Amino acid sequence: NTEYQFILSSRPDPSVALITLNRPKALNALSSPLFKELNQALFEADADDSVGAIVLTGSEKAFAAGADIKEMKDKEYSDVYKNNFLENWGQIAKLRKPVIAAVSGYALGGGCELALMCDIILASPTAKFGQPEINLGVIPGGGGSQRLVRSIGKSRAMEMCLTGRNVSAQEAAEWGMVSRVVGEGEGKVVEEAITMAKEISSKGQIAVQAAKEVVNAGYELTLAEGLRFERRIFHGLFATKDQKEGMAAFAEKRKAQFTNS
Ligand code: CO8
Repeated sequence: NTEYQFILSSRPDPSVALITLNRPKALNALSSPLFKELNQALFEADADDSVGAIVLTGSEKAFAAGADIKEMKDKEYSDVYKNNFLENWGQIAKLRKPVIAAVSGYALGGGCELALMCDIILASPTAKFGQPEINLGVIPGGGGSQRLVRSIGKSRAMEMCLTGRNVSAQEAAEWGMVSRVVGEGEGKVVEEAITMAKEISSKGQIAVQAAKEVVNAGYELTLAEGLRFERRIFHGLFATKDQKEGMAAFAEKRKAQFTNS
């Protein structure tokens, strides 16, 4: 943990990488140096064969209160355009391993967008999601407008982006933006996310990656193309030992021993 200044990276279980945003004084505002470290830790976890799933979290008070406004405030159009500002902030969505966001407290602006880039969101009852960019004279820049509309539909996405209102954990769950609200208690949501990550890690990892790939493809493709893609990937899994093992274990009434091959 000494190598990073703005995040903590640990292995609560050999098969689970836990990345904790750790810039408490700024409510985990997402500065460029923080994102550089986050991307590095994410890529390390993605490349580590012993890791099956990744959990991303913040503090009790804030998952992340957005992009660092103080870093952005004096930037000019020419700076942000030339350097393609925020371009490398979407890397998390390109990982092959599942990422679970465990959200407590504020997930605002870029913080909300970061959670939306993850595969699964679990929320503590304290979680507050919002896109307050409209109050700063801008709009979401980390995919919020696009991912929200796919996640919660046009009217709700418009409401969030146009009013900047925070949405409670309960509302976010009712809207389908998060899987569920986890029970009360400090650290509970992270505990629950780690348990889920361990469960995912216990499956055959080729099938896990394939499942993530096909669900994500559903965001990009027409239904006909998506169904065809899913079937082709499904067919391909018959070339794996894990498919032979998984189906043999069922027939023999025993637990499958996947070898990720
Ligand atoms: N950037 C920089 N500093 C921040 C940020 C931020 N987004 N949020 C909080 N801080 C700092 C505060 O300035 C304060 O610092 P200091 O002690 O030096 O004054 C410290 O964190 C604590 O904050 P508060 O005193 O404000 O704490 P409160 O409990 O009173 O309020 C709030 C908490 C409501 C969360 C409040 O801090 C707030 O409104 N923050 C800004 C929220 C916001 O507007 N976020 C959107 C930013 S724009 C954006 O995210 C663009 C997205 C770009 C894409 C990103 C891709 C991933």
